[in-house]
Parts: sequence; structure tokens; C-alpha cells
Amino acid sequence: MFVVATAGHVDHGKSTLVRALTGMEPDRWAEERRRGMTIDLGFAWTTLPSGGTVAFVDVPGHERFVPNMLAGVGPVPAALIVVAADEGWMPQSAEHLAALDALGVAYGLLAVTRADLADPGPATARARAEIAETSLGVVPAVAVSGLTGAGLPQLRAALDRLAAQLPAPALDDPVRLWVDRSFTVRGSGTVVTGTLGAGRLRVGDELELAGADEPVRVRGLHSLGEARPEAAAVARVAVNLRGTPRDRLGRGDALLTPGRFHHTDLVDVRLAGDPAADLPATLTLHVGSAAVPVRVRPLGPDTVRLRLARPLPLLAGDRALLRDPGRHHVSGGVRVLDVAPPPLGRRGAAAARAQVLAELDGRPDLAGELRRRRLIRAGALIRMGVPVHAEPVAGDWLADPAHWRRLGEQLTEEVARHAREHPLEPGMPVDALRQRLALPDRVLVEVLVRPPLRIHAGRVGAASANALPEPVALAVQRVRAEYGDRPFRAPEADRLVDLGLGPREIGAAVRAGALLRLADNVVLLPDALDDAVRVLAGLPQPFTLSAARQALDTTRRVAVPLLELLDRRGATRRLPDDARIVVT
Ligand SMILES: Nc1nc2c(ncn2[C@@H]2O[C@H](COP(=O)(O)OP(=O)(O)OP(=O)(O)O)[C@@H](O)[C@H]2O)c(=O)[nH]1
Ligand SMILES: [Mg+2]
Repeated sequence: MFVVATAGHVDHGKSTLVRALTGMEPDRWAEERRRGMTIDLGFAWTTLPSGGTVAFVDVPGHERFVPNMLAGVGPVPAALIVVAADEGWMPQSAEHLAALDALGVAYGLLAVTRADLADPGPATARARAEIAETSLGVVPAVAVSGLTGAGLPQLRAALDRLAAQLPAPALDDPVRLWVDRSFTVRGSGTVVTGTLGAGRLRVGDELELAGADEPVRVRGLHSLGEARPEAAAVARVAVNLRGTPRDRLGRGDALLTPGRFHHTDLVDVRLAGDPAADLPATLTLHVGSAAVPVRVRPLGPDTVRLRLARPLPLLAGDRALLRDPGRHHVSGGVRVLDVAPPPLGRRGAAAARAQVLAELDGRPDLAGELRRRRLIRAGALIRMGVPVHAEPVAGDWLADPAHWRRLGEQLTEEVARHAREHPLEPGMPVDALRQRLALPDRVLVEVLVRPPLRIHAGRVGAASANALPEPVALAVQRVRAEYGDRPFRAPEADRLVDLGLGPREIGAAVRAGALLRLADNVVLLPDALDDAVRVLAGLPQPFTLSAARQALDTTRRVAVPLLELLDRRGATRRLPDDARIVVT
């Protein structure tokens, strides 16, 4: 099946033509038939000479209903442009064509209708010239009469040729079915319709619906009026949803393959063509069947940031159009460049952002995204439409390789700095490191730690056997706090017990260089040794044990082993009369 949307000025014969081609009534509402005017979208289909099926989305031409027209053409990649031979090119001929151009529609046909009323030549020439200037390029033209049927065989043949040109649908792509209609069927519940442009739908599928906490389930599928177990793109489909109230969804909503789309209310986009310098600050964004007010913030010469009044499931590369509803004016097309852009806080951020955007073309590549985002979950990238084909660094986190290397270096530096500033702590707490490196997940710290560093008891430190266990480190810290200003007073045995420093703990602290052992149960802080030499050097030489004890403001319990240690280290020398001198 292929789907084509009509386009053209009011009363130019679009619905008459669709009716003549399909034998079906595109004007569904009584009011439309009474007023002889299309108000909302109509749907009809027929078999072509080749045996293929064409489905039409028939749009209204009246200027008041342009938003309905846009909901119809948004998801459809081919157009049947209708111009009346007797009226020629008219304002909504131009506005509809501008919309198709803004959306980048590249496949189309021109039907010059009411050819029984006037020579189709002039209207054909003008319309083809106008269309040739747009994304549609030069299109085939057929003169027809919906009244007499003249030209219809040629038009069917031209539709067949158009169908053959269309690119094959991406059947493995995720589904994003933009809803163009929703209604209730007695006994079945809620039904929505739309044009399935890519992917497949099956009865029983679970789909995501923006704003709903729970997935919705496909209870039944119809296409071309028949129930089917499965529908593959491209197709017009009607989807019966299980347990979803009718008021939960309507035109502009989308049914999505779960986990594949990012609902965003902030996008950076490139304006197509020659962007007007003074875009209004508020416009309406039309994409798929949705229409959402947006605030426009200019960034670069052809790039802007759009703040959407409600989030939409958008992907990088999406085409959309901006319209000024007040002025009835299609302001232009946009291509989405980034569906999760960074905030623009500090001064100069907008200019810097414009430079980044200048490099983007809406075709997301993994390396570029990682370079810009540095660290991101694979799932988040997939939801932005980025193909993910790299190994995560941890969990489902992907990292830019250069950034990841820098993080590894930073981690080593932070741990070393922490060790300098807190020499008695057995390493830096993992969470402190996580904050220091501004990492979003603890697991990232864990995989960044490489030998000789290791994680032990929630801290990152050198993998040395001498690392101080935390309770010992705390006890040593308390010793330091209590004895720091009387460095030659050793804690009494019972105080050591209170502090939790038994023989094993003291041994660990001594091995780690955090305590100095003079004798069993006699410990000082390690810097005491140098301090003692300084004090003793200030005494008249030689000096006695008692003079040393007084100068150091300590007891024999400390002074005797302290001096013996200094002797062994060669800092002091013991004379035959038991007095000592400081060796200089
Ligand atoms: N003589 C003649 N009249 C036609 C032809 N096609 C349409 N008409 C008449 O033109 C009027 C408008 O036709 P529609 O098919 O409703 O036009 P439309 O483009 O669908 O109009 P909107 O949907 O409101 O934009 C109707 O009265 C039709 O009978 C044609 O080929 N020849
Ligand atoms: Mg109509």
C-alpha cells in the first residue's frame, strides 16, 4: 500500500477526485456533505492497475482548516496536488505547497481538475512552475474531470508510477504512529487511526503513549476496513486499544515502540531554506499529526531553540514546520538537530551552542554524540534515535573515549591529593570521588579504579598491605587531636584500650607509619622524633636524661625509650657517663 495526501485550495475538487477514483466518500461528516466542503481529514482507498493499493488522506482546502490539513500531510511522504483548471493558482494552493515544501515532501503529482470547465493549460503551467521551486521538484501533471471521468485512467497510471518511485519502508524501524482520529466502537472500546510510515504493528503489541504510565496494548488491528493480525508500513491502520479510555488520546498523540523515543519539550533545530531574520517569538510547531505552540529562541544564523508547550516524541532528523496561525503563514520548515540539548545558563552559552549546531545535520552519529555528551546511558541515546554500536564502559553507560581517559587521570590525582590532605585515612570515599568527578553513577567510579588503586571498604586507595583500616585510622586521628600539642606525652595503657588500640591495631598503625612505637604500649605520633631532636639540640650539650625529660615535658616512661631510639638512629650519642649529645 502507499499513502498519498491531497493538497489544494478550497473547492478545487480534491474530494470529488478521491470519490471518483475510489468510489468511497471522503467527507465523513454530515456537516461536510451539507456544506459541500471538507472540514476534517477523509480516508479512502482503491486498487491501482498494477494491483497495488493507494490510500488517500483527503484534506480540507479552506484556510480555516489548515491545521487539519497539516495533521493529514505531516506523516505522509507523497502528495496529490489539486488545482482547478477554471480558478488556477490560489492562496491555499500556495500555503499547502509551502507546507509540503517545509516538511520536505519529495514525491508528488499534479492533478488539474475541472478540466471540463476550462482549458487546463494555463493552470497546469503555473502550478508546475510553482511546484518545481520546492522539495517536490518537477512533477507529472494530469488533467482530469471528476464530473465526466476524463483523465482518470491517466491519473491512475501516474499514481502507479509514483508508487514505484517511493523508497521502500523501513520495516525494522520503531513504530511512531501519529494519531489522526480517535473514536469509540461499541463493544470494542477505543480505536485510533493513523498512517504507519515505518515498522510493524501486531495484535498483542505493547506500545508507549506519552503521558501514560502504563503501556497500551493492541487489541485489534484494521487496515483498509479489514481486521488483520499484523500491519506493516506503509499502511493506513486503525488500532483498537485495550483498556485505554477514549479521552486519554486523540489527534497529535503518538503510539510508540517502547523505549525508542524521547519525549522532549526542548529541541534545537535548523531552519530550512532562507530563514527569515525576524521569526516571531511564538509560533506553532506542526510535526506528524501534532500541533504545539512553541517559543522561539534564535541561536545561530539558521538555528533556533524551540520550547514546546507540551512534550512530543521527537528524533534527531525529524522534519517539522513552523506556522504563524495569526498571519496564516507557513514560516518555514525545520530539521530537528538535538532532542536533548544542554541548558544555556552562562553568558556566551548561546553563541557557543550555535557553533556546535553549525556542525550538525540531523543525522546522529554515535562518536559525535559521545563527544558532545561525554557520558550517557545507551538507552537515552537510543531514545534520541542514535544508533548505538559501542561497548558500555560500565552498566549501560557509554563514554567518549578521550573523556573517559581524562576521568581516569583525574581520579588518580584526586586520590593522591586526598591521601596528602588526610594521610591517616585509608583512601578516599567512593562517594566523595563520585561528587568530585561529577559522575552520575557510583558504578562509574568503581570501574575507573585501576591498580595500583583499589576499592576497599568503600574507599579508594593504594592497594598496599599497609593501608590503615578505618577504625585504626580514626583512633590515630583521636590520638592526634588529644596529644598534638604535647607531642611527647604517650597515651597511658588504659587510654589506649579506650581508644581501641590493642597490640594488633598498634602494629597496623606502626606499619602504616601512622604511629611510632617506643616500647610495648608506648606510642607517639610519628613526627615526635624530629621534634625531639630539635628540642634536645637546644639544650646545653651534653645533657642528662633528667634534663631531656624536663625539656620534652614528659615522663621517664617515654624519655628512656625515646632517647634509646634516637641513639639507635644516630641522632644522639650516649657518652660513658650516661649523658648524651645531639649529633649534628
Ligand atoms: N464541473 C466540475 N465540477 C467539479 C469537478 N470537481 C469538483 N467539482 C465541483 O466543485 C465543487 C467542490 O468540489 P470538492 O471536491 O468538494 O472540492 P474540494 O477541493 O474537496 O473542497 P474542500 O475540501 O472544501 O477544500 C463541488 O461542487 C464539485 O461538484 C470537476 O472536475 N468538474
Ligand atoms: Mg474536500
